[in-house]
Amino acid sequence: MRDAVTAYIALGANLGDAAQAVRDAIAHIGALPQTVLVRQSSLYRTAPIDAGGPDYINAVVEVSTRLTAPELLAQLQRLELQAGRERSWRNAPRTLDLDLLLLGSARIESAALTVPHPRMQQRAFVLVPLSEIAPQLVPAAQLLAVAGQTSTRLPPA
Ligand code: PH2
Ligand code: MG
Ligand code: MG
Repeated sequence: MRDAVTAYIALGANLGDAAQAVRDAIAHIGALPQTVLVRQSSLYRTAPIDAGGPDYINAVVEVSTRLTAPELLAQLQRLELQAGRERSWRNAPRTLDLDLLLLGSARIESAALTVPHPRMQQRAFVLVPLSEIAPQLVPAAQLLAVAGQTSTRLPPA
């Protein structure tokens, strides 16, 4: 059997009850086959970056999974669809966005998927929750560079 690898997944939503959508998605990720939820960040309210619409709710989770990258991507896309995701235009407001940030030490550049996520370093809405659960992955200088992007940690539900 494949070894389990550690993966980090970013969650975002800014339509409907976004906080509930993110909480539900965390539970669904934890129930994926061959996958264990290891850590979850707090939820954060963040201003949209390169996008319009309402504020986002964002979070990051760490999982341990035996799924391959294409299998995990397919599962995440299934959860997005299940949450009512429509793909109308780039960075359109969405009921749920699940982005694979890191999958072990994999470097992937396919038409469907780029890992590590190419824009994660520029985004406080990814780096701040990631640093909460995996501080070793986020150098202080990187956090400082995105400190101008506001994010507010929400209290636990
Ligand atoms: N996602 C985007 C574009 N902009 N801004 C915030 N604050 N949070 C997001 O999740 C987000 C965004 C594209 O996926
Ligand atoms: Mg995204
Ligand atoms: Mg996405």
